[in-house]
This record gives sequence, structure tokens and C-alpha cells, in this order.
Amino acid sequence: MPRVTEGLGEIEISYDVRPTARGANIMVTVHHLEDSRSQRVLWLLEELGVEYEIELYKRDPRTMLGPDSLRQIHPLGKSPVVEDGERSIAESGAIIEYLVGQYGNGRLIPAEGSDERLAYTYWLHYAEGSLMPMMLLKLIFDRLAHPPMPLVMRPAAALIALGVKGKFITPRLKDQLDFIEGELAKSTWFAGDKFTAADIQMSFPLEAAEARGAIGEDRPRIRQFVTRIHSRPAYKRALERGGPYAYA
Ligand SMILES: N[C@@H](CCC(=O)N[C@@H](CS)C(=O)NCC(=O)O)C(=O)O
Repeated sequence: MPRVTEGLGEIEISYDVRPTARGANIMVTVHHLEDSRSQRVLWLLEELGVEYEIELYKRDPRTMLGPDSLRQIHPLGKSPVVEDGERSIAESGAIIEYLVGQYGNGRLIPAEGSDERLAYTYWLHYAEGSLMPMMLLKLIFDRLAHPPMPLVMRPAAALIALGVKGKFITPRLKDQLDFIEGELAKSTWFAGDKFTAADIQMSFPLEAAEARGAIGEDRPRIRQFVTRIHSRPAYKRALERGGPYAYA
């Protein structure tokens, strides 16, 4: 990897110059499903100024699932998947870590060993490890008593859904959203006072929660967070590139 040395008066600094996708003619491809988590990856690439191309996939309008063609990219058939040269990377958190490490040159990530770095790692995992599973459960049980559930079974399904949501999902989701609201009272961004890729990772669940009416006026900090991210120029550029996105 080429090194650059610069003199700053008496101080001389050397740093590795990682090739940008544009400079080295590397093309990053994002396998992007409309209205999905993969919007985060487009946004991250825009923040980093890395050139990329998009393979856009449409959801089945009836089931809302992704198309089978995504399985040719990764056995699980989920989006996002990023290809960078010979590399193929799945799972949002892993993709964010990879792109920030490869193209960030120290941007969008707090210094190693700092408290902010620990917070960064925490939120990077928390978004998909804790928050999204609970939101997905809520979505599944919200839809349980609707087609394709046969008409005759819908009343029983509605009762089951009501019970599971009331006893299990709603209180846990409330705990999580209260927790996030409290954490955002401590600093502007999730990992301190500087915007990082952890904020990008946290964007999707919070946008989705707000769009589904789960963020009331009692959670002003989450609302402000969502408003703040939507005003970023890189966020807007990613929206223009990515096609339909119901949560902006
Ligand atoms: N934890 C994974 C989740 C991937 C995932 O479930 N992606 C959704 C998009 S929001 C998807 O591909 N859904 C299409 C389907 O399940 O058919 C990640 O963060 O990458």
C-alpha cells in the first residue's frame, strides 16, 4: 500500500493511502432491496465518497419478500450484500465495519480504545442483534390475522397476536425505545458528539419505528435524531440513487 509523508512544521506524519474505489477503478456493487436496510449502505458509501453501483431488487408486492435472484448473490437471499472486487460481504454490521475499515481512513469511527469506540461497537451490534428482532416480531404478529391467513382462522390468530404482543413484544419494545431515548439524552450521536457509522446502522430501525407510529411525542430525542440524519446531504444523495424508500 502506498505511503504519504507530509511535513507540518517540526512534525512529520506518514499514513497509508488506501485506494478509493474511484481512483483505483475498483467498483463496489451494492445488492440493494427497495425499501430496506440496504439503504444504509448506500448512505455510508455517500458519506465516505466511495463510488459504487447498485443492483436493485424489487419486493414481491404480495409477500413483501425479496426475489429469488438474491439467493444467487448469497445463500440466505437477503439484502444488503456488497461486492468489492473478489470479495462478497453480507450482514449490515459486517458491511459497515468492512467499508469503514477499507475506505474510511479513520472517518466515521471513534479512536480505538476510547469510550466512544466501545459505544460505537455496542450500537453497531445492538441495532441488528436486539432492536430489529423485536421489531420484526411485532411486524409478524401485526400481520398474523391478515391474508394469507385463511379467513376462518383469523379470529383465533387475532387473539393469539393480541396475547403475544401484550405480554411479550410491546413491553420489551417499550423498554428498548425508552432506553434509546435515554441514551440520546447523553450525547448528540450514538457514539458521542461526533456522527459515526453507528448512527447509520441505528437509522433503519428508528426510521421504521417512527414510520409505524411507535415514536410518539414522549420520545423527542429519537424524533430529532431521525430529522437530523434526514438533513444530511449524503443521506439525500443516497435516497436519490436508491429508488423507493418508505421511511425517509
Ligand atoms: N441482519 C441482516 C438482515 C438482512 C435482512 O433481513 N434483510 C431484509 C431487508 S430489510 C431482506 O433481505 N428481506 C427480504 C426477504 O426476507 O426476502 C442484515 O442486517 O443484513
